[in-house]
Amino acid sequence: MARWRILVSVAVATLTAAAMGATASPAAAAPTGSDDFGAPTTNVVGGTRAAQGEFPFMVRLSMGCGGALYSSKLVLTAAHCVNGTGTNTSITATLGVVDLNSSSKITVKSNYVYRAPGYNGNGKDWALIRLASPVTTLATLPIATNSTYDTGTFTIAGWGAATEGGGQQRYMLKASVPFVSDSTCNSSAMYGGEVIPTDEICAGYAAGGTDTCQGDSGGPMFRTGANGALVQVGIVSWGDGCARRNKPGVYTQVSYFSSAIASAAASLGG
Ligand code: 4AZ
Repeated sequence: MARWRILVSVAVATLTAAAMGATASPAAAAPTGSDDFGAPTTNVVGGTRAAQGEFPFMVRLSMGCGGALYSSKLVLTAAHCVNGTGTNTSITATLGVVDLNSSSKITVKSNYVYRAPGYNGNGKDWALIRLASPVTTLATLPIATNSTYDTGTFTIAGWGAATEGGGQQRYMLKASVPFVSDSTCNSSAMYGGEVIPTDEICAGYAAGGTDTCQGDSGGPMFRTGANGALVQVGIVSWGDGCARRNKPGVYTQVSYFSSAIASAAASLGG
């Protein structure tokens, strides 16, 4: 059983092979299709390319994670993507492009990381990265401040693997996934009690096929909120593999942490 958030807390590139070795199993359900050679054709898994400018708040982080622009100087990501709280000038954030190789990309270094207090690999999977200079040309993604939008259909996006065990993506992929209730997600057919109901929210199809995957961690899960504006309801956190049957993606439930995130943001200068 792969709790990927533990595996990706160090350099993603070097760990990918180890993670795959640890998690590949003959019992793993195949994604929804295969090509003539038996390779999965589902590709975010089950996604399509996002259009340039469609999700302006999307951030790619140099340790191999995603994030969302919370304010001009702060990126909201997963705690398991960072090493702890303190001065940190080693992370590069790439913003403003769907194509990571685009000459139009904006790159900014970090200057501080705030990891959720009490984070120990089980829940509380959120962190803020402060940018060394503000990015004022891109829209931010507001976070959900109550549970109103913690249901329905969500959008997931990122540059993570398009198949379980596959490579990171040059172009941002996006997909839609339905909400899965805590009781369903924690049923014996799915995660059998491993999901923390207060902290975490599940999304995906029981049949599998569409999901976030390795390298999408830290990125936002979002939906339409008040007045048609997008609102962040989740942070890509973990799952058993990618897009497997009865293994929805598990996301940090942003609404549960919204006050703590806002307080932390204020303490970092907004
Ligand atoms: C990861 O390692 C990861 N299928 C993210 C999401 C999921 C699995 C792994 C959920 O970044």
